[in-house]
Amino acid sequence: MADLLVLCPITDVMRDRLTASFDLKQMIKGQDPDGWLTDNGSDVRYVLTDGHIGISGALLDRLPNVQIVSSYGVGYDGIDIPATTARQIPVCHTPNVLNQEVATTALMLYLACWRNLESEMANARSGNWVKHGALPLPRSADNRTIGILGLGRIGKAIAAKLAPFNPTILYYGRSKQDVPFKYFDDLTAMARVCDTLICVAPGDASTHHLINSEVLEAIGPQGFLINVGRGSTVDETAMIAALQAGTLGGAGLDVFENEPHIPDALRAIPNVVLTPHIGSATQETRRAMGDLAIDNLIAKKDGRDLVSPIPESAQIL
Ligand code: NAP
Ligand code: 8YV
Repeated sequence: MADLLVLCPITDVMRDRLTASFDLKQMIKGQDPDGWLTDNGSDVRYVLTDGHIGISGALLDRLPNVQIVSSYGVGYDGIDIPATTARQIPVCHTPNVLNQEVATTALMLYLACWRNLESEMANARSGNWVKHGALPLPRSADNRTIGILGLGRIGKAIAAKLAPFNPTILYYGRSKQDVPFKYFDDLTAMARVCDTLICVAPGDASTHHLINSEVLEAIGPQGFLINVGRGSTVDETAMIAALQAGTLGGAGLDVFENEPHIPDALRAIPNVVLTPHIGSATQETRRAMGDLAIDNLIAKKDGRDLVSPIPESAQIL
């Protein structure tokens, strides 16, 4: 049986499907990885990881016979792409099957921010509504100007899901697209004219700290930042300072620079909605992601075309 190294958490459904085609190997937490790799590294032909754990070039070097890396997620910033490309190892991911779910998460954060959901829930649950009455009125989430950083597969799904709220959609990217939204080639200029900036761009060198103190100030004390892309796209220290100073109105965050660690200072800020990277985390969507990640592994094993290689691997058979 072909050996598959599993580096990420998988569901029971995925495990059942994988064991039918592969001899699963998992490095046990606390086990000496060096010893395990010395004993087992050359047996591994397939790797399953995810967008967060990825795989380093150093680990890849310990796996001399790897033929494919399949990622259980669409983002692949945790994978050493130059290392895989140098060894002509194709990398696959799970685009599209999670678009709607992540867009729903972005919408959930957007509405929670605008309607002050966390404070309203606390007012009801604590009994303070009885003692102190209603909280100050929040503003409506309807009829807002919303700027999207990363109008790709998920970004377009977010724009569609927002439609019932009668928004004006703007977008910033490296290139203008044929879409019915106004394009900005200057992120700060877009941030200055929108009520909410939604980030759903990939995490890489080109997006690192793209949302800096200047952009955060441009969003302003009445504006919100929503991030369902990658934490690395936001200068988290600058964001915390802006939230504490009140120069940024609030934030809805599903991703962070040093997951799973969220800075204490950020967790203490009341007008921030925090979720632990759950953008795609539903049974149905993770089932679809898992199926696609496994389809790529089995296609490789059976010598068939890969289903969803990343763009950088498109030429690698
Ligand atoms: P996609 O279709 O490739 O879209 C990415 C978009 O980002 C494109 O519109 C691209 O536009 C833009 N972009 C890329 N680099 C940029 C840059 N340097 N400056 C400005 N815009 C840039 O990807 P997707 O399928 O929508 O997924 C997007 C990302 O969402 C993933 O990579 C992942 O990091 C994140 N994600 C998070 C979760 C979660 O659980 N929170 C779940 C799934 C995905 P241009 O090429 O025109 O610049
Ligand atoms: C996953 C994601 O939770 O697909 C992505 O890029 O961020 C999420 O869907 C992440 O990859 C970990 O599995």
